[in-house]
Amino acid sequence: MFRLSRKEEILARLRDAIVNLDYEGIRDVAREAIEAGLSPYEAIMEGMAKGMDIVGQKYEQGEYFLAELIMAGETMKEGLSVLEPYMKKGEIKHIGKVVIGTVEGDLHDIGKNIVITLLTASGFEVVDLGVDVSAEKFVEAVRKHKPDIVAMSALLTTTMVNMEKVVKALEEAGLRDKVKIIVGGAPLTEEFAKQIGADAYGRDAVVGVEICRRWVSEKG
Ligand code: B1M
Repeated sequence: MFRLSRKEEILARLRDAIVNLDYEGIRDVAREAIEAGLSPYEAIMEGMAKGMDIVGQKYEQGEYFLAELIMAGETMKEGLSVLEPYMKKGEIKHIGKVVIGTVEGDLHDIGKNIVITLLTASGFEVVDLGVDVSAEKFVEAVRKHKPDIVAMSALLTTTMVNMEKVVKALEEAGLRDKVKIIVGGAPLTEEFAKQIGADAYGRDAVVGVEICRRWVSEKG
């Protein structure tokens, strides 16, 4: 008979905790994941994030409604709060600075927050502008914080177009050549990123952070 390994079993339980909106139970499963030697990265990307995809499908199919989306988001945050402390390194010398935000009109922040966690764990200093961030606010933040990288997130087809406004506003402010721009979020594609004038598309948080690391190491 086919049996799941301990790791696969815990990943499946993390996924199911999100799908079943188990706000009360997810902390225990996340703790178990750490105790069993899973990396927080695996627990997030291979466990909870997979559950979020299923929640999205259920919403599309009319099985889940807005209340379930909200609850899934809260459950994900609860699980992340257990895993995040295991990702932070102690005193680290920053390897670069990133200004990040979810673009105007968009309130989704789970993916952005995972990216922030991984960036911080990789040694980046991160300025989080939050959600619903206008092009003007991005420009203001670039002027103020002088980052190496601007990262934008969008989850809605209606808001991803606002990413181009940020690229244009940075151009108009004469700041475009001072920063690299990376964009991410479920509805985006590599092609879209190119089309709006971004430097890269982060398919997921791990790929996104790898690209940022490469940029700062090339800069020297
Ligand atoms: Co919303 N929602 N939602 N939602 N929601 C989606 C996005 C949707 C696809 C669901 C569906 O229909 N299947 C759909 C969008 C459809 C479309 O645009 N075509 C949708 C909708 C319609 C809506 C509302 C309009 C619903 C309504 O009100 N009727 C509304 C809009 C509100 C607004 O923003 N103005 C809404 C609201 C919400 C909640 C608030 C309830 C909640 C968000 C809670 C929160 O974020 N705090 C929510 C949720 C939870 C979802 C789903 C289920 C999950 C999103 C998520 O967190 N995914 C989502 C369905 C889905 O995506 N499967 C859905 C997990 C996360 C880890 O993935 O954010 O893609 P993601 O991030 C990844 C990568 O994309 C990448 O790395 C991350 C980790 O690997 N990445 C980057 C992201 N940013 C990056 C930046 C980088 C690099 C990589 O730079 C370095």
